[in-house]
Amino acid sequence: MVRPKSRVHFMVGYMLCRADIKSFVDIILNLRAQNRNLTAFRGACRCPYLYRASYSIRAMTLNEVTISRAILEEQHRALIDHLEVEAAVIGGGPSGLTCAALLGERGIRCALIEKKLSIGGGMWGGGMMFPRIVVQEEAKRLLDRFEVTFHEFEKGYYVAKSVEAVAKLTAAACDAGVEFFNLVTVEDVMVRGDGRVGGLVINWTPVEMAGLHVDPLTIACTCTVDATGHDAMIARMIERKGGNLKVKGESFMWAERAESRILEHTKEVYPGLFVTGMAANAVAGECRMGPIFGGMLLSGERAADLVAKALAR
Ligand code: 48H
Repeated sequence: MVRPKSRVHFMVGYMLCRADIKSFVDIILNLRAQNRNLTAFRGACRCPYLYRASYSIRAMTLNEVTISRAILEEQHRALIDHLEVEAAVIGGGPSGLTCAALLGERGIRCALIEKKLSIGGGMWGGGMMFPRIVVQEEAKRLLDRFEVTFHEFEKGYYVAKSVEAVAKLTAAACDAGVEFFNLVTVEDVMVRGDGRVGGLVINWTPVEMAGLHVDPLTIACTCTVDATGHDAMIARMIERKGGNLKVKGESFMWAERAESRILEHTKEVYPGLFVTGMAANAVAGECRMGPIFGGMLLSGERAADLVAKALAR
């Protein structure tokens, strides 16, 4: 049976097959000129009729040096443009991604710094490498908000695919204008005369891994969010250097308690420094919760609210 959606795909494909290449290009340029959302077009590209019509077997003209220059110039500009930001989120796990996406959606200039190659933190692995996450009733609306597919396993327990959840949170942050700096480690913070965390000391992760003696660079930020997970790395840096902040370290597994309390622990713990996700529970000496991720999403959302309020002051 031909579904209505397939029929639309067929019609679009048929029309484009018949059009000459110039009109095809005109359609695309026209869509771009009108600054329309290309989602519909991308959907049509998945249509086999259109796909067949859109590739070419002609040789391509490509210059390796142009490719290199494109990468270097663009990323160099992105870094320079983000040397001063309103908000820096450290850690691209579920809480950091949620926080960054919601800050970006508010129009706040936000950089997300992740020391690993991939974004997603501990969410990829679900529970013991079974790539599924569980989210409770209270956080289901955030799955909806980020368009993560889920189903109810039992009343109040929703299951989603961890890969999809990482992908959709990351896509939301990208769409909201968040700039990602992966493979970059925050190795220290900047605290000056006003006693606030006012910047981050960054270096390439491979420099740290290789133990090379290479001096770092610095970026300035009005608000910093420690979303570094169980280790609460940024809060610990402040504690280690004598700042008035005690990191109690996370406690035993107790999902109900850990998830119920995480929002209380999501707060500004030092002037200019906010904690979210597991870092919030680690600073507070609170329990861990295992592979239920609602608290991470809710905590990221609360951190974004608190940062937005602080920036508005
Ligand atoms: C740059 C850094 C640095 C640094 C670390 O661990 P995460 O996924 O963190 P959360 O809090 O968003 O999510 C926690 C969740 O994944 C989890 O582990 C749960 C729910 N556990 C419960 C339980 O009982 O075990 O992500 C933190 C990210 C990682 O990607 C790190 O690589 C990154 O922070 N990071 N990035 N500079 N100094 N330190």
